[in-house]
Amino acid sequence: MNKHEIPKKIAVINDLSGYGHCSLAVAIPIISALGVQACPVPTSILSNHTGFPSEYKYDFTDHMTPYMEAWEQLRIHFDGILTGYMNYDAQVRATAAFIEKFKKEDTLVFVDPCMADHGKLYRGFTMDAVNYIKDRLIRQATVIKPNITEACFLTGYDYNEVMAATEDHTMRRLKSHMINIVEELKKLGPTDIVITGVDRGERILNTLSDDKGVKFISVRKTGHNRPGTGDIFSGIVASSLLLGMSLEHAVRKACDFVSVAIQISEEAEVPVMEGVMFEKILSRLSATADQARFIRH
Ligand code: PXL
Repeated sequence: MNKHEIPKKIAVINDLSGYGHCSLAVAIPIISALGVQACPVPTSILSNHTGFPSEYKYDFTDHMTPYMEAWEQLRIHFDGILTGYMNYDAQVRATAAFIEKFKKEDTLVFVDPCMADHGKLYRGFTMDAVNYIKDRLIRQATVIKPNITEACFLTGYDYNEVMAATEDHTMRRLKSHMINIVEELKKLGPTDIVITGVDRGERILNTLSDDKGVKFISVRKTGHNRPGTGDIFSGIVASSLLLGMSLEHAVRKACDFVSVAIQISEEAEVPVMEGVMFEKILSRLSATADQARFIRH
């Protein structure tokens, strides 16, 4: 980035978990390292994420609307909006209203529809919640990043059928399911789609779709599923898109960063609950931000 260039601004709607390497606590440094200004909107404030045996939680829902209205008064313009985990339904409603107010013609709206994993909806989410998220958030998004479970709930696709196809080593059947799911998701509104987390044992398949078509990126699994890696992934992809990178380039960057972050955390024997020690490799992202000036494809 030219040192006189003003950073792009992204509003980040997510919770703030003080310990455990997730949500805003990781999204903010990741986005900053990429040379983008992160403007957080906390949905809740927690002592630590909910994977630990106990936590203190302060629900920020009632403050979200006046907080965002204060930004409206200041007429702040955001180049991007990134949404992460939130409770159904008051927080989804407040987030949808925020997007309606702040989305302009060129605003990147990146929605991570956190509501399900491993074939099941999270506690507190029902099919009513899925439909509401579809109508109010997904429809307004330019980019969405569901995991395979969320993609199935959003499209009515059978999760078990997709999982059965992961056994087939040619991936023909799996890829054809993924292409069908992408087509269904596109009908909901977003132009760019990333479906993460199709677990094939040693490897994980990510599917992406943009105006250039559908691509598959298969990455080696370097360790356990760790909390916060989805927030890191979204932060990298959303910021990289704001820097002008292509979706494919942004997703490859995010996959590489998360793989290495998991690998070094495994090697250092960081407990899985504590997420990834991304601080050790954060400087790699600043290098990416510098390169982005020269990469426009
Ligand atoms: O993105 C992970 C995450 C975010 N926020 C809260 C969580 C978790 C994962 O457990 O509990 C509150």
